[in-house]
Amino acid sequence: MEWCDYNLEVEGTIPDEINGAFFRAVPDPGFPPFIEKDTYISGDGMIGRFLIRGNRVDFAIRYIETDRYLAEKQANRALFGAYRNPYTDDPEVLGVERTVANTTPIWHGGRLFLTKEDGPAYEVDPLTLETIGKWDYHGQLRSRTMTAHVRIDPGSGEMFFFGYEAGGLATRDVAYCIADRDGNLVSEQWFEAPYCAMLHDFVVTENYALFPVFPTIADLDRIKAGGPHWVHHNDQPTWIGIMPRYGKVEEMRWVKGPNGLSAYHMMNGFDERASGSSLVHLDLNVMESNIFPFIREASGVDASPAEMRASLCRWTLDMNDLDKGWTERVIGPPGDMSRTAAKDQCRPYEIGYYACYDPAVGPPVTHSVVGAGFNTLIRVHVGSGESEALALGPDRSINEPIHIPARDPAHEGWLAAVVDTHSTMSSELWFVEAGNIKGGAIARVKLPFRLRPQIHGWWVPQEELDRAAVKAG
Ligand code: V55
Ligand code: FE
Repeated sequence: MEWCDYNLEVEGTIPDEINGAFFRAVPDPGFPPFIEKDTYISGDGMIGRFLIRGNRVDFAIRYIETDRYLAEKQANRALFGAYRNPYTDDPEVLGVERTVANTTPIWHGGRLFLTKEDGPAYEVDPLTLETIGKWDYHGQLRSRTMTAHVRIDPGSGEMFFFGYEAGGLATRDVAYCIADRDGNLVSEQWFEAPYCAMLHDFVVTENYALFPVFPTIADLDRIKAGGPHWVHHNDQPTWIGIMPRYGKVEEMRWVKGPNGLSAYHMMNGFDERASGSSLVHLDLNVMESNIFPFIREASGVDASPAEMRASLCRWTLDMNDLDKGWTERVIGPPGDMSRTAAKDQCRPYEIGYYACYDPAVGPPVTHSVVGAGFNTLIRVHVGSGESEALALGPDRSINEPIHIPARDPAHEGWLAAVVDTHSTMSSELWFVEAGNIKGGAIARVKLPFRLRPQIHGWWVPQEELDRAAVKAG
């Protein structure tokens, strides 16, 4: 549902210095799907925006007018079939770009993009939320896809990103790309992954780019037969491709790891700075198998997410001895949607945040895209592995938090996240002190409707919005 609402009721006080936009991507099918039981992540992308000026908060949500959304609007019915399977579409839309841009709002070079890993990004006007069109770096980007997870180096302002299935459906082609701080594409190089895997995220350190590859694999014949895009193979190895971040893809080294693992989100990566050290660290939410119910079903993986071994892990590679694989250290409880302050990306850091489902807090409540909703917010000291938790109780689920920096560098800033209460079918935007999550919400913004579960969000400070490349009107 598209709507906007101004001056929402706020309980508590949002600090005056919080000024900017919290953008969120939300799947919501514009027309009733004709595929029974398709996954939530097939839904048309919507861009939600909380505009925050201290205690004054406005909200708006609007469809991304993708080629797919516009084609269905014209026909006034669904034309596109199953998740990432064009062979299940109405023949009328053969060749029409079918991405729904529903995964991450990304701000870079003064522009707002809505991304989904199966297609190109769409540019959206940050002020009106109108869709501007597909984004291909002024015709320069050759990759047909752009991932929903990018890495921005806070020092250089460069955005590192990639596209997989870059050359088309179920191909092993991966495009590794760099845009400079002004948003110009300065590098695009293609390489082949060991198999056509779901490459959801990656990390970049000061010196390297790391591509973890987990065995959730696409097969063109299966897709052509109308089957699922993804099957997870517990008997296939995990790989990490590592290369110098400004290097040539020919320098990529492939490091083999345990069979069957899965991870969607990476918190951060960094190079050990001690002189002479050759260690590279990658912090990520790892599970022993794929967590998505629709993928487990297609793969005959029976273990329920609650039974699966999972943790926030630090994987460490030694650049002088990659043949020995990597070591693993558990640094936090199970969970997902890991975040850091933007200033901490690509370099040594202390603190991370993420969401977790803790069975001690309450029985599983269907909420997020992966099944059991997250009922706990975690702040972890990634060096020591110690963590603090804010438990939300059995009746609440939390969506991915964003981090909002404070002007005072000694202050850790704030986390903001939409919290849904199940018994009252309501949603609130909560603000929490990042350095004191146990203190709970310092402010809660009431929404007049229940919001749909979000995928990812992005914080854009007001001074960045003021420099938007696209001016409304
Ligand atoms: C994810 C979400 C997606 C997708 C693939 O969170 C992976 C993981 C919202 O769409 O297409
Ligand atoms: Fe994601």
